Amino acid sequence: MKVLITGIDGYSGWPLALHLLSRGHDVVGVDNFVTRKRVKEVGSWSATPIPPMPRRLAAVKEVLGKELRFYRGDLSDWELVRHLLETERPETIVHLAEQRSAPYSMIDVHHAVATQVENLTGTLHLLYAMKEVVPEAHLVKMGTMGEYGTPNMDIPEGFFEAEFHGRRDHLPFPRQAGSWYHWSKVFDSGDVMFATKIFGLRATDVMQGVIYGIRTPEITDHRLFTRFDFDETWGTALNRFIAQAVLGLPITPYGKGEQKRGFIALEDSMQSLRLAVEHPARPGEYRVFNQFDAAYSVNELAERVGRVAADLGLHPTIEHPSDPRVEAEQHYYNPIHENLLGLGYRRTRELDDVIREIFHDLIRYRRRLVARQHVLSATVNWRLPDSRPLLRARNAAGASPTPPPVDPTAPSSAHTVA
Ligand code: USQ
Repeated sequence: MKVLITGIDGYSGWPLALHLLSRGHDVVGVDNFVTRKRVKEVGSWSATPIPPMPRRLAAVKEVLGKELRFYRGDLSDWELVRHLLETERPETIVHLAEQRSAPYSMIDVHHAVATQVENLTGTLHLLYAMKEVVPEAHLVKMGTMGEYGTPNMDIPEGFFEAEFHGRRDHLPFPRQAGSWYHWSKVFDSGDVMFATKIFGLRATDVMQGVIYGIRTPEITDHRLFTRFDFDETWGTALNRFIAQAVLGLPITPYGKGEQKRGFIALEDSMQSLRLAVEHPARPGEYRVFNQFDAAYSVNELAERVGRVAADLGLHPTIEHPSDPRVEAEQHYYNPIHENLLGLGYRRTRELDDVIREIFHDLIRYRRRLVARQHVLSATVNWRLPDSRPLLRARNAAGASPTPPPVDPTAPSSAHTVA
């Protein structure tokens, strides 16, 4: 099958390309490299060095023996999107090219606006271009479990039966997102659902839980690594906890630490996206997959990281800074996740094993963590209209007076840009 991946340079896009190629699909990708730029903007980099795209593509050819075609471009450019679809005529589009960080979207008004304008524009451009050029194609759209928020009841897969004033209907489950980023995904979901209705497009909206891990079976060489972010804006809680443990810093579950989220390993996330690709929605169908394996609280993540760290001779402490986000710190959480099981999805990775694997990779790249250690402190606060002064002050105080040492264990670090 011919698959277009938007956001192919990103954390999920890159391993998905490798996975689909290894399964015999024809893959083409597009990216504007904005994640690399924005991670730099907040003073950070990926713990795993990520080569520039030409070297990534050459590595794919050499290691996997496959041809991966790449376009540099921005989905906010309507002509580019239409041209891309006219030239490539994909059968499936996996749309991952969105600003994906909740804290980044909360920095100030400009970051909030950029997140929502870019995310919604890219999706609308794709929907219109699909209608004009490839109306039979299937859109697999990356949404987020965070669209639902944390209601005090079970969360269905997209829709539920509701009764009000004696009448019943099958309705979208209410969305109660917790950041401007998560709200952009809610608005996207509405747009995708509407496009299936008016244009008859096929779409799968993936309510993705937090993904963890660096490795997939296809990543057999350091040149094929995907990124690993650990700063306060781009790094997820688990990534940050492991980086903190490697650096001997306290692990930081915010507030009470009983915030629960759904989690899935990178490898299993690739499996589920492939299943969505290989089993397309019907014309006019809008279907929703809740994509995660198990729910954990951030306290539980901290404890698990602490246990694996202890096995490796590290002994991090756990601290509870006040929560910079506005969110429930203790709540009911029971989302349903059955649709993917119906397509044959099976969990293959356990959290503790992946945590151990991440530790091994991060210990190897420890110097890259040391060189950017200050970016672990949280400065972005949901209650502040402008967190930039705090972020700048942190980076100014943390900036090393001398350039960070070159990491001899970081392959080709001289050429890395991320
Ligand atoms: N948290 C801590 N300590 C930290 C960092 C975070 O306790 O040092 C807490 C947060 O307050 C939050 C929870 O951990 O309650 C999850 O935060 P996160 O940064 O790990 O993940 P989140 O902001 O929810 O976003 C991530 C991805 C996003 C994806 C989402 C799926 O960055 O792209 O959409 O996970 S979900 O969480 O299901 O919405």
